[in-house]
Amino acid sequence: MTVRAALPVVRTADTHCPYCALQCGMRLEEDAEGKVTAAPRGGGMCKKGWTSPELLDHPERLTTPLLHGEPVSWETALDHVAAKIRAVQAEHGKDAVGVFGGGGLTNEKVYQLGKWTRLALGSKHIDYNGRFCMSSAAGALNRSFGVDRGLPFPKEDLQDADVIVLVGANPAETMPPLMRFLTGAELIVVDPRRTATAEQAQLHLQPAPGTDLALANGLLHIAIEQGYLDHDYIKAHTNGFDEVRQTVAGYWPAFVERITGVSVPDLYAAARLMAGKKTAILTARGSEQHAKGVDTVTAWINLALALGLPGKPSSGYGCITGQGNGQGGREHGQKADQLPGYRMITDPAAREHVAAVWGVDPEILPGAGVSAVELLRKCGDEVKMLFVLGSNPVVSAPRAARVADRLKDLDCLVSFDFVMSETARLAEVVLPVTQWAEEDGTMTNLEGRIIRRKSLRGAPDGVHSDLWIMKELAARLDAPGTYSTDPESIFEELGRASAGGKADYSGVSYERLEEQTFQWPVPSPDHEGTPRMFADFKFPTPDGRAKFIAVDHRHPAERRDRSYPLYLTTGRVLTQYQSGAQTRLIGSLDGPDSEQFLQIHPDTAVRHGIGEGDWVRVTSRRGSYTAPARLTADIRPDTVFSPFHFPGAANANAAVSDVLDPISRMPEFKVCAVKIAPAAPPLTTTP
Ligand SMILES: Nc1nc2c(c(=O)[nH]1)N[C@H]1C(S)=C(S)[C@@H](COP(=O)(O)OP(=O)(O)OC[C@H]3O[C@@H](n4cnc5c(=O)[nH]c(N)nc54)[C@H](O)[C@@H]3O)O[C@H]1N2
Ligand SMILES: Nc1nc2c(c(=O)[nH]1)N[C@H]1C(S)=C(S)[C@@H](COP(=O)(O)OP(=O)(O)OC[C@H]3O[C@@H](n4cnc5c(=O)[nH]c(N)nc54)[C@H](O)[C@@H]3O)O[C@H]1N2
Ligand code: SF4
Ligand SMILES: [Mo]
Repeated sequence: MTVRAALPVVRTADTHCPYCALQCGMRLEEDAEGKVTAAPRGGGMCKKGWTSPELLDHPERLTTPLLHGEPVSWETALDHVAAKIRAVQAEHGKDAVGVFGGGGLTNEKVYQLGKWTRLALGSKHIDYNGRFCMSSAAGALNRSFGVDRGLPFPKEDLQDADVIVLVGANPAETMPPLMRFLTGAELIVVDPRRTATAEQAQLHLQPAPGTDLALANGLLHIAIEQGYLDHDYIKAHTNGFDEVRQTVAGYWPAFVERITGVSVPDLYAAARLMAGKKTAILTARGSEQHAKGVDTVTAWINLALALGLPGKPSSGYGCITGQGNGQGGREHGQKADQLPGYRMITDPAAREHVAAVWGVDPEILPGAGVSAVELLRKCGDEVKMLFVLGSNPVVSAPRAARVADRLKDLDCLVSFDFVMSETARLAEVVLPVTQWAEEDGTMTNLEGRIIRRKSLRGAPDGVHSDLWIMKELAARLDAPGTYSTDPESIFEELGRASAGGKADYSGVSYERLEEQTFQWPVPSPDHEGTPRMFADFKFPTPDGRAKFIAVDHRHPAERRDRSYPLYLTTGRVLTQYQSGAQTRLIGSLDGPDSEQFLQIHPDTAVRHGIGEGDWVRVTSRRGSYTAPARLTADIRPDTVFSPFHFPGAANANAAVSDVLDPISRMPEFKVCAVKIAPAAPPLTTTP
């Protein structure tokens, strides 16, 4: 065997991983043959980070625009798209063209995309996949604390916590390098499955999916009964406790055990562990992706407030944001109802401020649009043309088959991507874009920390940036406003647009980011950022106090019954990312988890005549998918689990429900009723 001698390094860049919200620091090196490798800078990285450069020169990388699947020049593609926009809008009005964005896009892209939709398209219809992600936590944070920043403190603070409660979070698989900040504390993990994270916990509570709200109310009931409350804190820094006290009075431990399946002794043990200590309660998608996700997060915030935690060192409540720019992606105008800096599009003062920055009359700004799932539902009907960038909803949206049908009903679907995602496959026009290592920009990680993405090299031949496409199309539409391809000048404008808003970036510049990172708000150029929110127990609510909000348990939208006797819950595995559009192409991530599977309790499997590795059809009232069974006592007997990383016949989202939370419009990804039956293995075709 010959070992290839290391070639000289010709280029390096200090940047960050392209995937999740941890945004691990990454050093990229390119050798004389153009091969790029990644290594951590200081901290850790998971397998997805290490292998991320494989996509840069991947044979399936898109390098030419496609019109009806045929390669065309950029000129042809862009002229075609601009003509389509004009034709659709002339016939059906401005709002007939919509935009579906993503939480992995840089702040600069997100900001310009919101501006481009409102001004160049003149449409109200923009929303993004963050609706699928942390919108329930955002809704609850705004309601209780008056501001939505996922983690209100640096992740390092978690190292000094005594107790960390992980509610519906599996960071051992979804953010492995985060684990070292968590394991110094006693861990309580709340998850219907015994996950890699739960294995490291002192206490694992294993509730039925969709019952976390009852659990949190039950723990607060016990905290009151046992005298664990911080009455001085409640009195000085909050309001609304009396109503919450009355509500949770009904959540007797035995009643909560009946709803959740968590035993009364375990409930007492959890409450005792949390009381009187530096306790941090962190939620992620397991507790949030429900038709009552906002209320569920609220129940955990109520518990944190009653114990007097938010604002104290290494204590409080936080949401573990998921996507690379899941935090920044929700701040700069990509949400249907928001303008940059978390300003509401319906607020006249906000419209005036942003319109002045954009140099337009506030009158021309459209009003609020609709949330992601509702936008997809309108496709083919009120919305005739859709741009998708930074998301692959054909795989990742709930009730996926219907989503694909809606997209096929459009007059024109346009996809900006660097791989042929399942959504891009349905598009009339596919525009190939740059990847993270070919771009400059900023991302805002799960701590609200603004960091620099730095390019290693320029765009490959034939490829352009998302920013460039927006600019080119705006020119063809004679659009009002200015559009740039220079991330730094966009960031400077973003700073002005966000000034005075809750997520204020106005004090940050690329120059300052050379020296350090900043956690927002950063309201002036001499401001050092805000690592710890609420540190003085001041909350950005109208009266400066945090709000208790009484919330009651409701059952999942769909309950198990005789026809559909099991709960299906969904989530992630370590080696795949999201819809899998990127990671399914990366050969060195291949392994046991690169195919779909169904996690099922052995007792449940036996009752259905299913053995290890047997193919199973999982059917809900909406649709079905197939997967081989993995038998394990790590999951509740009433629940089965599959990841959502796989398309086609293996797509769990064919079965998942699109019922929405009334406030966040988050779909109920984490629980629906299904039945299972042995299935024939899928037919394999020979080449
Ligand atoms: N490897 C990998 N890492 C990722 C991603 C990825 O796709 N792959 N995606 C990134 C993104 S965008 C996100 S949002 C994060 C998500 O990060 P996590 O929230 O940690 O990931 P999930 O697997 O979706 O859900 C976490 C756990 O919730 C549990 N769960 C299911 N139903 C319930 C319930 O009703 N209650 C409770 N308490 N728990 C429940 C599941 O069993 C699962 O173990 O991960 C980020 N990191
Ligand atoms: N059943 C079930 N479904 C779920 C979830 C679940 O837990 N269960 N989780 C939900 C969650 S939390 C999330 S975040 C979503 C995620 O699911 P998606 O929204 O589908 O996200 P990705 O798979 O990351 O899709 C990103 C796409 O954009 C492309 N892309 C990446 N970066 C860029 C860029 O800078 N510009 C452009 N133009 N394209 C880019 C990628 O190649 C890929 O095709 O899935 C949701 N769906
Ligand atoms: S934990 Fe997240 S940011 Fe870090 S290397 Fe893995 S995917 Fe990338
Ligand atoms: Mo997410």
